[in-house]
Amino acid sequence: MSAGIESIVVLTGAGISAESGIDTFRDAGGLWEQHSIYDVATPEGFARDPDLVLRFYDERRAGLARVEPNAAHIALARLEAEFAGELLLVTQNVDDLHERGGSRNVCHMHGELKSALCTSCGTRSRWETTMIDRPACPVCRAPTLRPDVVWFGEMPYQMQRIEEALARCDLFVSVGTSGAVYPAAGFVAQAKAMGAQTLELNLEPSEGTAIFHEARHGPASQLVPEWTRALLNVS
Ligand code: BJW
Repeated sequence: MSAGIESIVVLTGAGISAESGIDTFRDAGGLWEQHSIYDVATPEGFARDPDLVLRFYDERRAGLARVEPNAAHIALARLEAEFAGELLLVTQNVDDLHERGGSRNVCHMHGELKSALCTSCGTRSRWETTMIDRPACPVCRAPTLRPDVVWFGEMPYQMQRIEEALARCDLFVSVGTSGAVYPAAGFVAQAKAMGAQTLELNLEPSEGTAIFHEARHGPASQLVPEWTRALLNVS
């Protein structure tokens, strides 16, 4: 699957960070077994009980200090550095493991744990600490920060950039995502309709597995380095 490939879109999901120790959402014991989606991942849940939501994200942000990128993140960073064509790495993940694995150009379509969104002035600011204590927005000083993540019913970030890349890519690769959440779950069909080859790398068949031209099942830390080494033709 490497001959004539000039443009690649890689989509990653929670499964790529699972072996680093970050819980996925829908696997057994995942985040949605521990918390209700409606309570912690919707604007309505935030309006109802902001303390619950701020604490949930404060804990996950603090947890980033206890995890490290794994071989899959590192392999994608190497691909970015060595692939001669165009690569867009789109992640649904709000962690920073792609960046810490060495990727420079990461499109966080569902936002980032280390970013704050001010609901008063709309500014997005780098944020490393807590929000439960209602810190002031660095720009307008209002105590109205929320996690800069995309909840159900909200528009994901950078959709135009992603859709343009999907339309011109020769290869679309999905890594570690259940294919349960749109619009990301629809990317494979979009890319395929425009003529791209499509490859799934996931622990188990995703909800959309039948749409892919090829699906390989196993841990991302094994499948991703195998795929990138073959594409780059290196050992
Ligand atoms: C491994 C592994 C290992 C484990 N190795 N693999 C069309 C139809 C129906 C509904 C909709 C629709 N379009 C939109 C909707 C509504 C909604 C939606 O999708 N609902 C569904 C539930 C049906 N979507 C939205 O509301 C989105 N917004 C929107 O659509 O705006 C309008 C719009 C209009 C037009 C164009 C564009 C947009 C927003 C969705 C926001 C999702 N937010 C969350 C929370 C983010 C913040 C946070 O982290 O808390 O994003 S929900 C959660 O799910 C999170 C994830 O990014 C996302 C996807 O989860 P992911 O990554 O796939 O994780 P899992 O756990 O589901 O799967 C892990 C996989 O890894 C599994 O398959 C494992 O097997 C595998 N795995 N270990 C490899 N070691």
